Amino acid sequence: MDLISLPVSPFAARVRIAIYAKGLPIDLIPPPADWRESRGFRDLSPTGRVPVLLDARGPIWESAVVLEYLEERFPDAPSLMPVDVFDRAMARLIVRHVDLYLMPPMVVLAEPRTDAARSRRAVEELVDAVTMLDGLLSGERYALGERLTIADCALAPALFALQVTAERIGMDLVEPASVTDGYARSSRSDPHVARVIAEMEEGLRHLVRVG
Ligand SMILES: N[C@@H](CCC(=O)N[C@@H](CS)C(=O)NCC(=O)O)C(=O)O
Repeated sequence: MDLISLPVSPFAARVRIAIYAKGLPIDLIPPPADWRESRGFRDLSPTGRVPVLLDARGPIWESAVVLEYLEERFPDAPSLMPVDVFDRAMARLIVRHVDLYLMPPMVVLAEPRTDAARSRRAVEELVDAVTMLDGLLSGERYALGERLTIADCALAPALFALQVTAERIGMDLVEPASVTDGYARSSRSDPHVARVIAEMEEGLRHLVRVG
């Protein structure tokens, strides 16, 4: 089984954390050089995005779906779903929060031709998303307590992307000493999270080098 992944993609990064934490036999491969224009790549990823899991039965895209697929496909590997049903709902809620409220304004701010009014709105949306997140987090080492879950797989790379966004636009987007700020630090004490954040940092340095 392969995962088409890019080092800096927060969506691919979440799946890599799961692969490392679960110790899965999945190879990481880059997309083809012309993936953005390639019809062949669209056969694997109809949205034209990464990541894509290449399973023997066919490709699976959408990183939140891939995370849950890996849980069910490898039931003997360490689980990243909480045991308690309420906590399972909370884990899914945090993944949804990242996908619906945290990542979209960051994507807007990364676009080269976003006008000033749209950028201002995106910053307001991001600040709101972080405020909501503060109320969802446990205040412990991980998003939902003392164990790595799919919530951390999605959230830790997104907060790294948030830090990069904040540095780029020269604004503080996370209150110092807030729950989210504490979480961004404590989650990186997990070796799988730390490994993937280091991959994202290296990927960014590479992008800067090649322009
Ligand atoms: N909802 C998708 C989002 C994936 C996504 O947006 N990936 C970005 C990279 S971070 C991408 O492939 N963008 C297309 C492009 O850069 O042309 C998922 O969760 O997998």
